[in-house]
Amino acid sequence: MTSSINQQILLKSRPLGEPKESDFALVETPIPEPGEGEVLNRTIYLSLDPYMRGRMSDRESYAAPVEVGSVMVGGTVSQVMKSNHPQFSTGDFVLGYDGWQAYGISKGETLRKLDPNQARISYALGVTGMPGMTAYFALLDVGQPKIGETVVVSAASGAVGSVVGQIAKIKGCRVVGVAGSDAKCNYATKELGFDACINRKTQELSSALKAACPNGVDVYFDNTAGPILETVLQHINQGARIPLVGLISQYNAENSPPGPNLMPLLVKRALIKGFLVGDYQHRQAEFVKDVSEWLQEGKLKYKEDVVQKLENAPHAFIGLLQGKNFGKLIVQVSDDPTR
Ligand code: NAP
Ligand code: FER
Repeated sequence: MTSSINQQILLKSRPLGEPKESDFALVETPIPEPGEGEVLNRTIYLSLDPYMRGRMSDRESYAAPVEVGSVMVGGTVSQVMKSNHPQFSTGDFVLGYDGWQAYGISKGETLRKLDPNQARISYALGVTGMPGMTAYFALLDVGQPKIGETVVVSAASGAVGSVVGQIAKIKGCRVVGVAGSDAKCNYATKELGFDACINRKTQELSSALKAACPNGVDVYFDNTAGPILETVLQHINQGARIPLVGLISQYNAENSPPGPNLMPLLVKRALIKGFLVGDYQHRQAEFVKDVSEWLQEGKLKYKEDVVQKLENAPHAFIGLLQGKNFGKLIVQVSDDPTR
């Protein structure tokens, strides 16, 4: 499925509140030629991730915003079409950061070669990639779960949360998820082995947490902040650890939402610590080894929500912030010859 034109999705305007499809523009441009040391990739899969909402705004952040009129950024799994880099050949599968487009040029140094015999190539955008690595290090390094402790995780069926809960089970913890539907909760308990999962839309969170965590909460892996954090804080134990990993409940907020009461953090001498996955790049090999083994042994399950066609990326991304995705959201941009 090759063609001579590139399709790109540009950020047309900075969204106010929830992004709208009209904030994006699909354009066609010539496929570029790779320069010295560069590689031309055909995008097979594009990752859609919550952090992209931050890149659409020009608010002060840990990363620079995407310029209006530029291609939206994003992780990609691609096949090499042309290579001017000695470590890559035509036909190789690579993990890169080519963004929301059908073809991209990368510097060879920024690409990671993927072995389709080791795991599905798309997994490099999720369970063996940035979200999985976030789950692994934020849980193990910041959360420090001990056998018999209770771990609560929000956005429990998602790319990060699903891996957090399963690793916490591997480490001998009681695991309680919080998710946005019964289907997601059933998946967490029946398929992933969580001990319990609370539907944040239909259940009263505080009483449900009390019932699901009879010994209190030792680790709260926070993917959302906002009302879920506020409620979980009422149930934490002395010395609890709270990896503050994501604040998705406020990514679309126009004005700062009323903050949670942070007083229990002080009273319980709990640690709340910021986390950026980029700080762990030097430990990527350790993460990929463990997670690949757990996948192969069937100890780790992984669900993808695959949307077909690049043109559907804006719609799918908007849905991600509304909880419509079920599993790691990726866009299949072109044929995957390995499947
Ligand atoms: P995901 O869980 O696959 O998808 C996002 C999920 O967030 C939705 O499906 C929805 O799940 C939940 N959500 C959306 N709006 C919400 C709201 N208002 N309140 C509560 N939950 C809401 O996404 P992911 O890639 O795994 O990312 C999860 C979190 O980790 C995000 O906050 C992301 O920014 C963060 N993250 C941080 C780092 C880092 O280095 N700090 C790295 C990767 C990811 P439910 O409807 O089931 O609740
Ligand atoms: C996220 C994905 C990645 C996020 C932060 C990062 C707060 C950080 C990456 C880095 O290390 O620069 O969803 O949300």
